[in-house]
Formats: sequence, C-alpha cells, structure tokens
Amino acid sequence: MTLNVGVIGVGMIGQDHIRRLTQVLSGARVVAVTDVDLNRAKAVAGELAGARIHENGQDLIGDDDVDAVIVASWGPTHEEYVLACIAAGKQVFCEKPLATTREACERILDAETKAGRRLVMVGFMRRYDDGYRAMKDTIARGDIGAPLMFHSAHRNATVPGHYVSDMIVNDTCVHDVDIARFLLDTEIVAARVVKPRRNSNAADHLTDPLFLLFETADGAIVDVEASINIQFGYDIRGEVVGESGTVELAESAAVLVKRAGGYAGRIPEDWRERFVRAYDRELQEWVDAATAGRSTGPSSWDGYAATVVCDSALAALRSGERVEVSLREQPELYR
Ligand code: NAD
Ligand code: ISE
Repeated sequence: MTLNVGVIGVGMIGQDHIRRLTQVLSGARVVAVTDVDLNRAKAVAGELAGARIHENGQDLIGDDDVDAVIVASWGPTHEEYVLACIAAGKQVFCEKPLATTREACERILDAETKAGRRLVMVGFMRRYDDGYRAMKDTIARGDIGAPLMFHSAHRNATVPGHYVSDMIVNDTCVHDVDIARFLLDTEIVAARVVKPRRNSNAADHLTDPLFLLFETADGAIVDVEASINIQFGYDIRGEVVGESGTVELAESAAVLVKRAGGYAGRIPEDWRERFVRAYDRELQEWVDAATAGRSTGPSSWDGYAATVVCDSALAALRSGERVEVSLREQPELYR
C-alpha cells in the first residue's frame, strides 16, 4: 500500500521532506500541498505528478485522498493543523516545535488523550542520528557508568533575517533539550542562562551566543552552548560524562585528508547536510508506521516537555535567575 501524504508549508524543510518522500524513501507519495504563499505551493506542486493544491491547511486535512499529513509551516501555526489532524483521525508528522506555547501543547495533549491513541510524531530528527543513537546505547549498556553531565554545542553558521532572539532558545536549542531528555532518559527540572560576550557578527537584535544550564530530575547537569553566527559551518557537538567514562559524537566528516603538514575534513553547511540520514530515517519510520495505522517516534509529550523547558529557559534569560520547569502529570498514553 502507498501512503498518500499531504504537506502543509512548502518552504525550506517542507520541500526537503517532499524531495525525500518522492526520491529517497519508499511507500509514500505526495498527493496534496498547501502554503500561505500560494505561488510557492503552485511551483512545488508543478514538480509533482498529480498533486493538488489546497487553499489552506484545513482543506488539505479534510481531503479524503490524504491519508496522513506533514506540517512544515511556521511554528506558531502548528497547533491548529495538529489539532485538525487529530480531529480527523489522521496521522501527522509535525516539524519541531510541536507548538510554541505550553498552553498550545497542552491542548494537543488533551485532544490526543481524548482520541485515545497516538496520532502525532514530532520532528526531533537527532534521535535518528547514528552518533546520538550510539551514545544512547553506550549509556544504556552502562559502559560509562551513571551519566553526570551532558555538554552540548549547537553552532549555526548564520541565521535568516526573520530569526528573532527568542528563537535561539525555542527554535534552535529545542533540539538540544530534546536530545538531552532522550540520551539521559529523564526530565529537565530547572534552567539557568548566562550571556557570554556578544559575537560582533550577530545582527543587533540578536543575543548571541548563549550558555544554557539545565538540571535533570536525577541530578545530572546539561550545558548547551548556542551560537548562531559561528561563520565556519554547522557544528554540532555532544559529550556525556559518566561516573567511569565519557562518550562523545565523532567528527561528522566522512574522511579526513592529510597533506602538506596538516589535515582537514568537511564541515556541513547546515542541518540538511549534517542530519540527512537522520531525516531520511525518521520520515521512513513515520511512513511505515502511518501505513500500518500506528504512531512512532517522538510524541506530543516529548514536544510538550521541550517547549515547556524552553519557556523556562527564556524566563531564566530574562530574569537572570534559576527557573524551575513544571510539567503536568504524564498521561498513560505516553508512558
Ligand atoms: P520556511 O519559512 O522556509 O517555510 C515555511 C513555509 O510555511 C513557508 O513557505 C510559509 O509560507 C509557509 N506557511 C507559513 N504559515 C503557514 C500557514 N498558516 N499555512 C500554510 N503554510 C504556511 O521555514 P522552514 O525553515 O522550512 O521551517 C518550517 C518548520 O520546520 C518550522 O517549524 C521549523 O522550526 C522547522 N524546521 C525544522 C528543522 C529540523 O532540523 N528538524 C529544520 C528547519 C526547520
Ligand atoms: C532550524 O529550524 C533547525 O531546526 C535546525 O536543526 C537548527 O540547527 C537551527 O538552529 C534552527 O533554526
């Protein structure tokens, strides 16, 4: 059986997911697209055999030919589409963030819990990266003892013009928050944020870099260096320090070239290159699960927890104080 997918939001990542669905993965075809920029939707549909264009996301979700939906529009628009997919009983792959406020995420948790089955997968693709998976396996086997600290660095070469200061936390570091929860298998309970000296390459309205410090429920510490104008490329680092060893991500370059008294390897340009296999794997698993009528991967709960932690980090950034994270009780559906 082929899964008929509708895509809401066909900008950068929406088009990248369409490329992988049509050229890389198996078992799915794109039958409908929509975008508030209808010309963009038309241009994208023009490259797809037989895909129809809908005026808006609600119409696309209501299309009987659409079996499952990808939401890749801007973060603040995710809630209404995810809620509509749940109401229609359709599996939905929602790009991060699940929603941009705690309240919006809670409405999604409530709707999915009421539906009595998981319908939502959130696009935290790092969980599908070979390096992070090997780190998790190492920790789970007990090879380095109990994890004490996780050092994470998230460096973007530059950011687009529409990027505003809060996004360094809720758009960029949301990935570090999720991968910390995944690797350490616990919740984050408090946040602090400090501001190093400003990067003079940053636009005036951006606070860059930031250093975030999180406490987990079992007493481990997570630190995240977030840099969004590092210039040299897209550089993602991670190291977990355990009681008797450490495990860290290796360099992502496939090869190192040694010559003329030095060595060099390629640094990815952006996340599309760095995490290309992770995106492929997350979406193939979603297609396979949706085809079988079930859900998989990061859940609405994971999306909710990440958003609430980011809210606390933003409050900590503004106040300069330690801010506690308070999550509601986890519904049975997500245990
Ligand atoms: P983008 O601006 O390139 O594309 C977003 C598209 O959504 C645009 O074409 C815009 O016109 C459209 N859109 C906005 N509001 C809409 C609405 N209400 N209905 C329909 N279409 C609408 O942005 P992007 O970089 O592709 O990001 C899109 C989403 O993907 C964001 O949530 C972002 O955080 C996420 N993202 C995730 C990753 C990742 O690593 N997982 C990487 C990049 C972006
Ligand atoms: C972008 O939206 C992503 O999700 C990328 O993975 C992240 O590195 C980048 O900072 C975000 O803007």
